[in-house]
Amino acid sequence: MEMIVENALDAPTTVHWHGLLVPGEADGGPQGRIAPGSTWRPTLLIDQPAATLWYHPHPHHDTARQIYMGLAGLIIVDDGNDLGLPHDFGVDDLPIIIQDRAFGTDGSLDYDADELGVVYGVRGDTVIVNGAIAPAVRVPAGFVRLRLLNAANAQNFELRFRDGRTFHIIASDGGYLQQPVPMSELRISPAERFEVLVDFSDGKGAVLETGPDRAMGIFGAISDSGTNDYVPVMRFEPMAAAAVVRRLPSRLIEPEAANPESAVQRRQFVLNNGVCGQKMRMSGQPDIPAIVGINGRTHDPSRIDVETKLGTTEIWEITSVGMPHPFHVHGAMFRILSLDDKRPPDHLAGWKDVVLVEGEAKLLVKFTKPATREHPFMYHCHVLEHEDAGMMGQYTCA
Ligand SMILES: [Cu+2]
Repeated sequence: MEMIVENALDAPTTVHWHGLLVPGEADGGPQGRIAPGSTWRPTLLIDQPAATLWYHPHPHHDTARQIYMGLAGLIIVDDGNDLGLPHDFGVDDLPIIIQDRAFGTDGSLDYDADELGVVYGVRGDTVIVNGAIAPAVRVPAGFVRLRLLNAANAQNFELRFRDGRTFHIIASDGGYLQQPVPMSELRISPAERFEVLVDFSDGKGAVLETGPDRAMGIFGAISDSGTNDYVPVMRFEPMAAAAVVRRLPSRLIEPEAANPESAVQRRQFVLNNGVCGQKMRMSGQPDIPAIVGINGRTHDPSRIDVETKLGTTEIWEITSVGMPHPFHVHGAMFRILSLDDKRPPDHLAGWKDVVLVEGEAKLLVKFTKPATREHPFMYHCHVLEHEDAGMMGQYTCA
């Protein structure tokens, strides 16, 4: 598939296909700079399971602002096997891109990456879905598939239905889960996707809402009021017309077993975000200046941090310092082996490309696409202000 990406901005940009497994030169990382007025024509060979992916710009130091201003969209990889699931796009298969924004008095987007914004990530007091504030959608009175994407700069959304109805999670970032996982509350972190089925056969309207970001503790309130209230995300209005899908499938597609024995390497990554001037203390090591970086080093585009071998798997142990960080790897999918030494919950047990690391996460990363020194793959925190400030590294795969 040939893509035509024309940069009509007055700033350099790139377009990264988040979750798409393509070689480094087609990945759209920061090294794939498109100058204002020029066009990039990558050819993308799609050879991965059905999944909900997305695309967004990735120019170093300007990713956060460009995404905030509106550059993000969904990609659906469809393999033609619908498994009996809702798949009528826009009818019972809906894209739900959730973001938070702050608006100026004239209604313009207010992006302010002040010092606090860099430390905690920029957050807004208004939730939007596909660019609209608290929209409503009419749905068939049956099972409806929601393709949820958190495209916020930093906010973890704590989703639930006001009437407590169930999310049946059928897929995560990299594709289907083994079977639907019922949940009444679902946290979705920046860059994460979940496909969920929701049953509207009772014909009753339902409100999807989000609560305070629990990863941020007392700073997690989403609205200006500073309370712990849930705020509406969007509303669903079932229609009397016959629904296409009335049954929840019991089995989906079982991912291959995650075998840590297959790993050829074990690596540690510490995600640091410090406030300027602070020192950071790690046990058994001398104090190092607190920086926004990984393993004590801020991102350097001329430095290759990790070299991997094509066709292998590695165990990556990620540790968050300062606050929970959503960690994303380009060009590869991974399985979560453990979160703080505990098995991941079922909805996080499938293929993923981003994980919220609250303490320590152990990942089994599978490298299936090549990347050169000129066009390496990135790994980074998906709090966009952290990424722009240097919480990012790059790896080759050959
Ligand atoms: Cu971060």
